[in-house]
Amino acid sequence: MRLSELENYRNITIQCHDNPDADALASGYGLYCYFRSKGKKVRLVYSGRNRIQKSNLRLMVEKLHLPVEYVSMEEALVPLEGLLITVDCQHGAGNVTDLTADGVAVFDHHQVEKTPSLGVINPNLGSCATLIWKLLREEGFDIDSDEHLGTALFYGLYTDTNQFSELYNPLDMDMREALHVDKSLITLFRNSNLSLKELEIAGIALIRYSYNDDYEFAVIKAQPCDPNLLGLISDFLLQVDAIKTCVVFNEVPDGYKFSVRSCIREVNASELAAFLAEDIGSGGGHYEKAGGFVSLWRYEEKFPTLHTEAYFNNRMAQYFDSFDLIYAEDYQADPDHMARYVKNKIPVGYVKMDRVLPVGTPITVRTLEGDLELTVDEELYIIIGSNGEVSPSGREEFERSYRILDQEYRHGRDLEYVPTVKDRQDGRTLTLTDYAGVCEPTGSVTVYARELTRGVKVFTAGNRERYLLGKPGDYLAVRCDDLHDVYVVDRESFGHTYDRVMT
Ligand SMILES: [Mn+2]
Repeated sequence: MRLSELENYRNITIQCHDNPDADALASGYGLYCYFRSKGKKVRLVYSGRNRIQKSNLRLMVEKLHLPVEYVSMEEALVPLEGLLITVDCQHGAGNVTDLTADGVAVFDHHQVEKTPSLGVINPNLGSCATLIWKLLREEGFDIDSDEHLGTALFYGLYTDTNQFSELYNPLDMDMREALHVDKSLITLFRNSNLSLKELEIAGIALIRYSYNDDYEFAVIKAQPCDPNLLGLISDFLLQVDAIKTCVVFNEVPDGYKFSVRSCIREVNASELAAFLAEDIGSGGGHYEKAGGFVSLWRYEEKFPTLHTEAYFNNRMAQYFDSFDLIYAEDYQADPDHMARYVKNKIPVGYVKMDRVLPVGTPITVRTLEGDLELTVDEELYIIIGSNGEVSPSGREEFERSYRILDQEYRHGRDLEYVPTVKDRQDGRTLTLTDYAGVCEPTGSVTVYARELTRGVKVFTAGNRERYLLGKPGDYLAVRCDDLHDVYVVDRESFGHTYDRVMT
């Protein structure tokens, strides 16, 4: 839905969750600016037992002139005229005081508790500020005209992603790069982030670790504190020689926030974070640093009697028990226990890059799977797979492996994130699929494959730093002409990409 659909209300109250954080304030301010520009009567409020106390938030309100008002618990009982919008939280949830109004809309990036009739919830985003930024842009709202707004949105994302270290969504990256920001204010906020009380919480947390010496991981539950502290504690923990991975978590009003760190190539922190939050929240990040959130009601529904310390310890051990490791160069494939398959010819997109940008241009190709830094030359082709995944190819390799088809490229618009190309010289961003043609593989590939009954992590011959993850039900494949070329194909792609060869 779009913001303009809410313009039929004359009075609009925007509510942050109780004990608002930087992301809630920034998101609320973004909506405030938009509706004010439309001539609406707008208020930005929060309620709950406490007024804003943390020094970084007080500075944020003061320096960015955020027009936020505190509504006492008594005042909160009075029904509001017009529309109520909750930001960075969901009306009716435990972390926001219930206000009543003629209509309610929700804009949030946490797990969906109940699908709202008005509003947008996108749990894949690092901050609610990113969602608001996207909506403002869709309305053509000039975000750059107000540096306070840019600074607020930037700081909201910064604090919600543990200083960007747990940021992974490409839209979050787009916003971070696009905003006009007062850097000196960010520095000021950043250095007023922790209180002496939180310094003590970090100290206590560090002496109360639990340690698993089979798998060399540590788990810590910290007392309630700013989520950024979790990242600091886990960064510190990882420097201990005996600790290879760790998770640090604490309670927040609507669930548990956690940070994950890994310093070994066999554990991708981002994937581990997703595993820890599977079915009860969301998690992700980078190979070494990641984080996530577990929703309280989902957790209690699934584990009504389990301590959170026990949950995180068990789940970590379960993670290490759940996969085998395969290093391609040492791997002995066993064709006798595998079946033969031939790979279908599925058309994919391709872009010859020197037709898009001049030779020599440094570019960043952005996809859901991450950024790729390249330089345009006469030889550079980019292949776009059916899920929007992207791989570069040289001309010779391209001409050998693909045949160009005389078809219009139609894919792309339905992707969760359409791959983009940023010209790093002038900062312009183009949509990659706008320039794509269609091609199909030339040769046929035959493989031996078997369905996985256990998880597996494969370090391929081409990449020794990072593994491919296979889950039970996915397929392990080796090329018939090179038994060391081992890789993993997820179940769904395998089903429509490979055909069994009957002999
Ligand atoms: Mn948030």
